Amino acid sequence: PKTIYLKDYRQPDYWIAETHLTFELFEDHALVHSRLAVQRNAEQGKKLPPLVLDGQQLQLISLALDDVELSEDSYQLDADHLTLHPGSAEFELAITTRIEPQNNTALEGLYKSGGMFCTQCEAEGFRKITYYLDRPDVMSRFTTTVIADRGDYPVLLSNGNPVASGEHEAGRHWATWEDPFPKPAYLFALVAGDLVLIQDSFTTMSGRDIDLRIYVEPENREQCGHAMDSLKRSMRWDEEVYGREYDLDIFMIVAVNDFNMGAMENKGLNIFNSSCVLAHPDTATDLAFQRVESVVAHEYFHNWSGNRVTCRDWFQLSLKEGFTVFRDSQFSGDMNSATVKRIEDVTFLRANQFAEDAGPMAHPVRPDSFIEIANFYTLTVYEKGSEVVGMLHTLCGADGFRKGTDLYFERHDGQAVTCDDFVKALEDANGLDLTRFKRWYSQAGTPRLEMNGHWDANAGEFRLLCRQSCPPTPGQTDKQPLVIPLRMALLDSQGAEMSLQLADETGSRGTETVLAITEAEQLFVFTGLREEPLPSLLRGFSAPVKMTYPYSRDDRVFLAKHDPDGFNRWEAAQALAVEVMQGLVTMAQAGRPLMLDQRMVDVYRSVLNNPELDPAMVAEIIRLPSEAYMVELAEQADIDAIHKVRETLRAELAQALHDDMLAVWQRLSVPQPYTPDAASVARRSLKNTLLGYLMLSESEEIVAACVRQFIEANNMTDRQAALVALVNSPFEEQKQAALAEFARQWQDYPLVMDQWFSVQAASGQPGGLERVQALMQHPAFNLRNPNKVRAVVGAFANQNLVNFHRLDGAGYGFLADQIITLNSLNPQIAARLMTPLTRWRKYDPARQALMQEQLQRIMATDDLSADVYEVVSKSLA
Ligand code: B3K
Ligand code: ZN
Repeated sequence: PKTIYLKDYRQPDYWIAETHLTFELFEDHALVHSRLAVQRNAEQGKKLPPLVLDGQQLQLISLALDDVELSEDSYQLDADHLTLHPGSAEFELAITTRIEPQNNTALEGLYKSGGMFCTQCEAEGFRKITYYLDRPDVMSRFTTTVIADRGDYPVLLSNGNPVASGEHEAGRHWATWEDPFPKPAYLFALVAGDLVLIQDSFTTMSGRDIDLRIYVEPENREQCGHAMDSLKRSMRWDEEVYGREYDLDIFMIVAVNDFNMGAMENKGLNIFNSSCVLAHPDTATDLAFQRVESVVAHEYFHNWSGNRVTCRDWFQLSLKEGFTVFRDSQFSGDMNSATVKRIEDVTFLRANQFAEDAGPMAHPVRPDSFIEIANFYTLTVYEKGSEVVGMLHTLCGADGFRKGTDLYFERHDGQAVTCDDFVKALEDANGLDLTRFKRWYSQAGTPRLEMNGHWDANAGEFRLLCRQSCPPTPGQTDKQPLVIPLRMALLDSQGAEMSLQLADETGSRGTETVLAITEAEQLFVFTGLREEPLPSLLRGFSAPVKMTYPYSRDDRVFLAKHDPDGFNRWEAAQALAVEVMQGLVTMAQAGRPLMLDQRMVDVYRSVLNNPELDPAMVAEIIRLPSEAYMVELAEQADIDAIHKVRETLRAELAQALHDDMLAVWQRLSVPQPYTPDAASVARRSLKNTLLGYLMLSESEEIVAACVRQFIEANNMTDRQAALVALVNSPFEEQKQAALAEFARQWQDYPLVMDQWFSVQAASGQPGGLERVQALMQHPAFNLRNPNKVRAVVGAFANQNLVNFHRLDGAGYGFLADQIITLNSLNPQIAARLMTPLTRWRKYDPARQALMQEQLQRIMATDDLSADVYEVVSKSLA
């Protein structure tokens, strides 16, 4: 496999103005007829270059240039290309290919999911459908006709607007769709199946009526309401916040069961993993409801940030993904609690993206090179990319940012552009110079920000010294200073914000400000202070950095109780918990008894008994840092000690706070009719977090109450929380009864069974590997279904650290086995599963050796896909 470099980008030699596709779908194959209006790209010189089309796993049936059939000696075919030699600068190409969707287990290109045909073309799947210039800067107007059996495939869909349909011979029918907006091939989509339709409409800000449709398999008809509501809210929000109006007359979502990721933003025809569409209180948890809302929004928002303005090349992926994640986070924050949403995002980023940034796959938000682009749909491109856009939002201010995005959309509508173009629009609209800021796009690694404060009582001055650095990452040893926006305030001894006056400025900055840190070392001097302040730093996690400040534990307690900023109150409690846990890990390693710091009890008690706090915030604050995050923070992670410490600490907190927790839990457990609103979600979140703690007391009453909640719950959130508590408890009888009952009740609901699988696969109780092996024998398990693989193998390897990392290495061997099997079935899923093994440098020498051994074994596998090869070779480098 060969490496592709950003620096090698050049425009294509040809453009494709029009693309006419006709699909003939059969049970054992499909024929794809394509007619392309091709033109030479005049900017690429005078001479007529050969036309090199991308194509993989295709059988070429016929090929004609301007209606003349080409003989076999006039073109060249290899495994990845079709090369031909046009005689003029403008011509029509007619190509017929034969493909076998029914045998496509990689779920890329045209494939079958259950009884339906569907496509996934991003990033490079279109080349598995027909020969084409499969690159995002080639934008074409598509017309698509689908022909299939009417009985089995009554619904025939593609991008754009439906323009004609009719009967065909032998019980077959056809439909033609026309997409007026030029688009790259990765946004092409086709669906054919036996689907029902949920319909609604939306009136846009200019008064156009849009036909909204969600297509699902008939049994899922009742589970689409939430997705539809989310869609309408997204459409309104994008008009109000970004001034973006929908452009076609129809917007469709189709739910499919076999899908490699969450969803895909194909123009006018979004295709979704059913897990990101279907939601009903009986079957989906509050978390699943939120995921549906955010994924529906994300894909919808792509219509502008991604489709109308797309990427010039795949190195620019974050142009659309980072921006769109930022947009969907803003949206979710506006729909629910912005602070809680931010806490969730930051928790996720720090446990996962920071680990990626510290590992062998570390890459900049705009990578310089890749082997397989599918491997670069990463937390760095998505989540860190979103943080980068968020920092731009902070630096420009909300109004300035909107001016910038307006200019960006206006300037680049219909174009394929770069991250530089995006930043340029923000610069031009705001009169800013963001040259140095752009290093965030090119420099990998999580920056360190070391802060120190010095109080000069005589001068009434507080000096804040900032020192930034960034550790080396693969291929990048020297790092340059970045622009780091630091949102902050200074608190007095009552916890009130003090007025901020910088020594070298005339005007006051109010009581909260954003400092732009631009140098490796920088000093900010605040003057005119009556008393020594306690700084509240990096509010809202205003930059994706690892910040340190020499807070005492008492400072953290104070901030956790008094910081007027909700996010930083949570952050202080988190940091306190991290510090306590790190101390306990050291004690555990020395074989000393684990002593609980009473200050944690004190903070948690005050939070639990603070009636003004949003229950969702309380739940976030009393949730201990995850094992994954503790691993990420450790120089060398001792997973056994981390697991033991976390479990012990949970039990000690549950004991010390038993009465407080019980009182709040009982108050929240009064039976109530189910409602999905944010306030009820928050109450359920706290109630079930407390149930988890209370179960640790192992009291008969609590177990009985948990079983009761499992049986009597009027929604899946409560039922699943009770199941989780039982599965992670030592009450074998109740646990087995609940699992059996759950499976009996939900065996016909694949998405609910995914929860049943993952709750067990993620359980840190002993014997995890054997449990997972047994789960893979369950009739509902299927290695070809990515959701099942994620629910069992993924949950085990990513969430069940103590079992996965068992000392004999059997967990690693098991994961490697699955990767090797999936390498030939579904390379993208196989490569995704590699992540836990890429982290081998985090562990002790014995585990390092065992993990490397499995990496070597994978490396030695025959016919290694480019996907797996890239991850495994970089991990071993
Ligand atoms: N753009 C798609 C991701 C495609 C992944 C291809 N391997 C979904 C999204 O980010 O919205
Ligand atoms: Zn996206």
